[in-house]
Order: sequence, then structure tokens, then C-alpha cells
Amino acid sequence: MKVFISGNIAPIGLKQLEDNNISITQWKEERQITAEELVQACKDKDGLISVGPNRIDAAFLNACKHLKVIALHSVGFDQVDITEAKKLNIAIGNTPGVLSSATADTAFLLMLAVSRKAFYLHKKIINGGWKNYEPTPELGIEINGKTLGIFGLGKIGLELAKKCAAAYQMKIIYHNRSRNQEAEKEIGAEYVSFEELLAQSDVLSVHTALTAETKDKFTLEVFDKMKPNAIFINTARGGIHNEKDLIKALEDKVIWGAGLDVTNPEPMDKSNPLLSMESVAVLPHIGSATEETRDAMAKLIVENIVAGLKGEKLPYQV
Ligand code: 8YV
Repeated sequence: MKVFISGNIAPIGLKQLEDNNISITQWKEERQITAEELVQACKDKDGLISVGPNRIDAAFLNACKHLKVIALHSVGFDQVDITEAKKLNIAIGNTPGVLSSATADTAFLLMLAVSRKAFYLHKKIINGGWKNYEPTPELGIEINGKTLGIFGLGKIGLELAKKCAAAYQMKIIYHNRSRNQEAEKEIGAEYVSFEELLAQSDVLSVHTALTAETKDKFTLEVFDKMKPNAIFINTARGGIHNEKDLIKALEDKVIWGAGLDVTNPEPMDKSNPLLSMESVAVLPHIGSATEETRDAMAKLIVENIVAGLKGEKLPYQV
């Protein structure tokens, strides 16, 4: 059985594929593989491990109907046309659960970094801007005891909520399509309407999937309903906030700050105005990028690939 891998996965995953007598070919270039190159690479393969933002759309799926399984190196599957895959009988697997804590940590990191302007001040030192002790430098704001609003309280949102409630005694409110009774019981999270989430959150963190419903959900009109000292965090998908509107909201001080691990497009251009703002922190989509989590993701990917190549139901089927 032959599998193509469109990027890097943890070495433990490569070893396990070899142990299962699966022959692997891997995309090794620094740039992202193009759609045409991906079709070409999958021509004589039985499975694909899709790393990063490759579009697994109807065109790709129809050009590669012969694939038995596509294992995603992600929990998110917005890049996949699931209906078409189902029609063509190509199994799609993802990596749920194992990356929740690492991704929540990234949101937590961004929250603190933004609240104390850490990335901006780091750049200031690099640029020779630390001249003297200054008791009122670019002042931050504290998050201790404030209200954390979670948009999309699933596994990752719950991890963040637990960390923030335990470490910072934050009050947790959330908005979902349906109520998460487990979270309400476990951490006393309070369900609120979307409007209330906007009005009450000191920190608003996005943890929902990118869907037709959530695309461009955060526009200037929406930011305008938030507190002027609110911090917006997005570690989910860049498409959920409108970037032009976010820039305007920050420039006009409609909200206080923003922390992004995801942008639209990715990679973000180095001339993006967000990168020079004081209360903004941007990371290059590293939400789940820890050694432990990447190893755990690789193991689930191998389980999905092995089952899919045998024609069995995937253990982590989308
Ligand atoms: C992945 C992610 O690392 O799981 C997701 O949905 O965004 C990240 O964990 C990324 O998609 C690269 O494969």
C-alpha cells in the first residue's frame, strides 16, 4: 500500500507507517504543494496524509477517486468537501481530542501577550527602544478576575475555560449553537446569547469550526458591540474574523487588542499593519505545535490510515 504525505509529520508516525509495511512518499519542499502537484503525487497512491491547508475539494476528490482514505493532520476539516468524499466513498479522518490542551495554551499565551503588549515590547527592545526605566510605559491591562467569553465551547474551548478559571479566577460565559451542559456543570460556564457574549466579554476567544455560518462572523459591526477594552483571540480559523474590519476596529480603538494564531490568508504578509500594533500578537498557526501533541496527532493519523487502507471504518472518522 502506498501513501503520500503532503508535508511533515512527527517521526514516530513515519516509523509506525513503515512498521505497517506502508510505502511512503513525502512532500519535502519548503513551499506549500500546489493543487496540481497534489493530484499528480496521489495518482498511484492508496491513501493521503494531508498536512496543512491543501484544498480537498470536489475537483481534487474526483481527480483522485481511487484513494481509499485521506487522513488529515488536523482536527479542523473545513478544507474538505465532506459531501463529495462521502459520495465517492473516500474515508476522511481527523485528529480530535489530542490537541485541545496545546491549542488552549496558545490562546492563553496570546491572551497574556496581548494584555501586556509583550510582542510589541519585545520588538521595541530589538529596535533599541529600551532607553531607561519608565514607570508608565505602554501600560497593559489585567485579565485576573475578568470575564472570558468563549465562542464555540467544544473540547478546546473547555480546556481554555478550565485553565482561565483555575489560574485567573475568570468568569466563564459562552455561546454555542446548542448548550454544553457538561461544561456548565464542570466549570460553571454560563450560556449567553451572541449579543450578550459580545457585550460582557473582557476577553473573547474563538473556538468554533469555520463553516458557512461562522465565516466572516466578526465584522466591524460585531466588534463595535464589544467593550472598548476587550481582547479578541482567534486560534480557530482566520476566515472567522474579517481581517480588514479587525484592523479598523483596532486602529479606531473600538476594541483594545487582538491575539491571532490564524490569519486569512496564511501565511500573513510581513507588511500587514496588525504586526506593528502595540496590543496585537500574531503567531504562525502553531496552536497544536508541541512535541507531545504532534506525536499524539501522528499516532491517530496512522490509526486512521491503517484502518482506511484495510477498508475498515476509521477510528477518528469525520
Ligand atoms: C494543524 C489545526 O496543525 O487541527 C487543526 O485544525 O489547525 C492544526 O492543529 C494544522 O491544520 C496543520 O495541519
